[in-house]
Amino acid sequence: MHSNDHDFSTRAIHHGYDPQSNQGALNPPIYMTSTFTFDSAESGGAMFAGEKEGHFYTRISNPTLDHLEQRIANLENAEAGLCTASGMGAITATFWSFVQAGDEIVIDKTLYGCTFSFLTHGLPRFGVKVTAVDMTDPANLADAITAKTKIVYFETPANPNNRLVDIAAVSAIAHRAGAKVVVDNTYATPVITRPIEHGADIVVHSATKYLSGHGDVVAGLVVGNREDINQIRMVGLKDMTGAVMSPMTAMLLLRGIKTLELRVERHCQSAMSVAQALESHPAVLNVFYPGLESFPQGGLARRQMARFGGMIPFEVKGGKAGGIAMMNRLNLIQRAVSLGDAESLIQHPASMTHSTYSPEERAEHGIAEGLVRLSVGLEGTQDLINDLYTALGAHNMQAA
Ligand code: 3LM
Repeated sequence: MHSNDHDFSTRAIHHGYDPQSNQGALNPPIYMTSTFTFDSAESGGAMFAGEKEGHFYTRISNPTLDHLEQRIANLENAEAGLCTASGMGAITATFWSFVQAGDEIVIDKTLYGCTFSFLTHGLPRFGVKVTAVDMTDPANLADAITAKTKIVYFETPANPNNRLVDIAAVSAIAHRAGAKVVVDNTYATPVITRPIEHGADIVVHSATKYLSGHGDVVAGLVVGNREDINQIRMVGLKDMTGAVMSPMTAMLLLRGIKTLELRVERHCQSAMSVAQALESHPAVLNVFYPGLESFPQGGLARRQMARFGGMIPFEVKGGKAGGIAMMNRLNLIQRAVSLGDAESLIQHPASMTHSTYSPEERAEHGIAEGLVRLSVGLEGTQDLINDLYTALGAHNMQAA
């Protein structure tokens, strides 16, 4: 059951695990152990020296984490994978593994708030020069990249406004300058886009979101070639962050990933209907959904995305006050940050996920103060539309 000829869901359920090697257990055992015994002191020493394979401490590796690492690498079409304690753990462990004082990185202007904070406030304290450009036009990267650039970093679709970056075009520019391309694929998941197939080198995930899918874990994943992943494991994870995933969390992720394709298909199908309903409501100013005719990067969306995702940023008339009032009138859709859960979640980026940007930075980086961000869950689509229409003002109701 390891063949790449199998469908995505088949691999998501079976890849890298053989029940017959595990006493017939349908699901991988959870190796709830911090340390592993050595059959001799010499064999322990050999493992530490990298001369012998084997698990010796869960901060470095663990059989349950190993199953998940193989599975996500397979689904992203990468050589190797790595589990981390959170999405931020995945991102920070990656940067700490490849940059040092004097290096430069180029990042997209629109990023998840804590990533933006780490990259623009954190890394410069250690002598790394960070340049933020609007990568929706790859020419801006070509202008900013230098021989000192080690990493080019972006999200596509970007959190919170769904702006897209052309992975192939950006990778070509980055590789000509000798830089690695790191993509945060949290929003798209490998069901929709596999950045490595478009030329990226490393993919990071907040596995807290669609990959787990049930809002019950905080977790991160990284995939890339064997050499890069080994470097992130032995430097960024083992020594620089210690941000290791618990084996219990790995089990919940292996469970979540079994239904990833099924769930993402439903998230996307529902989001399309909800986006259309929102766009046709007179109290709504604009809707930024890659599947809508009005989306400015429709061509790239169709080229790079198998589906258009479950996230809908939109603005209502009346700006921030109007958006907040609408959020407070919702009954079914929950007011919460995070995304990709069975429950539909709504939040206000300027005061929540992107409050790490200054108002000036938000204005410059295309994050409107009035923007609200809806993560479309797995509830009945019409129930979600009814909840939104009631909150937007039932008197304006149109046929949904
Ligand atoms: C959020 N995002 O609501 P963790 N990369 C992306 C993300 O969206 C996130 C991370 C990395 C949200 C979290 S805000 C306090 C809640 C694209 C997280 C970081 O470390 O697993 O949370 O991932 O947009």
